Amino acid sequence: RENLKTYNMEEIGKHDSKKNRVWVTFKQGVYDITDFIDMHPGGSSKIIMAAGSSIEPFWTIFANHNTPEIYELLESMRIGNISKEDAINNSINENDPYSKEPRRHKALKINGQKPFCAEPPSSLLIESFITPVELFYVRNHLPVPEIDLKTYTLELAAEETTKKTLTFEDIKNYPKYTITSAVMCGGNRRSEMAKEKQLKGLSWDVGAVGNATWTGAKLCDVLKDLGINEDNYNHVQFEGYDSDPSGSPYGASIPISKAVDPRADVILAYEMNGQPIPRDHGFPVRVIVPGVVGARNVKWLAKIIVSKEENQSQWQQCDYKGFSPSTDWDNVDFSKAPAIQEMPVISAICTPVPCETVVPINGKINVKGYAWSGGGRKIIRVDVTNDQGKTWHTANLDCEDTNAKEGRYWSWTLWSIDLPVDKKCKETEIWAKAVDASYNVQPESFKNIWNLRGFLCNAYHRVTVQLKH
Ligand code: MTE
Ligand code: MO
Repeated sequence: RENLKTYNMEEIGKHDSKKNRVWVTFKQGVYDITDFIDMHPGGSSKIIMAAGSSIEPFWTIFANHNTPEIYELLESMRIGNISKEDAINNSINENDPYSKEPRRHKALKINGQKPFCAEPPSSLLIESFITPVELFYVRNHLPVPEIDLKTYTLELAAEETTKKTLTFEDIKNYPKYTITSAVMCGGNRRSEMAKEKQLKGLSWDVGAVGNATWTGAKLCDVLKDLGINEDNYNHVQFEGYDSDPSGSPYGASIPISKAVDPRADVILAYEMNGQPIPRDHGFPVRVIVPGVVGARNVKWLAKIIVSKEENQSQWQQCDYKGFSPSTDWDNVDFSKAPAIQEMPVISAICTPVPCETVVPINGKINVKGYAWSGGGRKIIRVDVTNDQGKTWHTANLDCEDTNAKEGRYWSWTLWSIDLPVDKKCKETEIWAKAVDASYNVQPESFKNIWNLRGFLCNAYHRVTVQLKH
């Protein structure tokens, strides 16, 4: 490295486009990343913004870059060093955008610190039909914004035209609805799919889901007041107050048919389990789109846009989509797949946990878990086996939303079973699969549903436990 050339920031700054070659700095190093840009897993639109300057503020935000593998990859593109004076100037630390994060419960298993991503242990998860807010999984893509209720506003627009701006009080003045709904990340249970074949994404266990009550205004009521002709639009977009270094917010969208349907129960929620929504979950207002993948349930809601187009964020366009098992990073075309909306049927065994030693009582072991399907489809049955499917036992559906109307089963279903086990066996493998009201069933294995981003991980859940008779 000592033999490499020294550059000053002015020179580096000239390498700010593919035409002039793209250079970035990290600590003392200067790197030519031109040939890497099109291969960047996170797309090219953000990385190009660091051209001619430091990549460090980006990695403070997208802190999942701070791994030895990525440092090594960057090092392979090193072309030089920053001049001494410039290196000192650069190292003056900007304020860490993550310095004002809320306090989190210690029980959460952390999947990523910055942005914060964490899930509860599965044994806690099924302890209650309603997930306590402190134990509800957190999936942030950016720093948690700080929002003052007194100055909070929600902008409503049709395409580029602002139609209205609501205060928190304005939202509370709409008729108040409470629904119970699960929210599930599109990558829930990804860690199991990753065992099939390597993929990209946070390694979620079975806990990237929670079930809560959500209270607020109905989106359809708020949209009605805009006085627009719904037939002229196709999507309703949501933007959060959380934004990246370039100022672009987290964004997502849903089809307008969902947004304007009173029976779809889309809520602009300001309460979670009867309390103001905690900061991690979207204080003061988030949208809850029941039955739809977590990613569209935008937190810290800043703007709602009625549009002909889907939201243009990377999360709507180049993420949260499913592909064939034969699609890989060399041939993937994100524009060719629709964004995930309603989720498929899924279940998980939550206790016992993998490798646990269980003592059978009267030749049986107690197995508990959850099941859920998107689109309001009720869970009608959960089947469990521990002899590779020779015998299927039907689980008891212990807790479900008894008030839900047909086609509006937004909550999860908690199930349990006393499963007979063979006295001769020291070990047993338990499988669970759920069936929803449309008779959709979970696929048997991950082999043929594997996808490069690890979404829709709904194969039979399999848990092996030790038996101590
Ligand atoms: N909304 C904003 N503004 N920013 C985000 O990073 N993450 C989304 C969604 N809404 C996100 C967001 C994703 S991918 C999921 S799975 C859910 O929020 C997680 O909600 P939770 O953290 O309340 O469990
Ligand atoms: Mo997610």
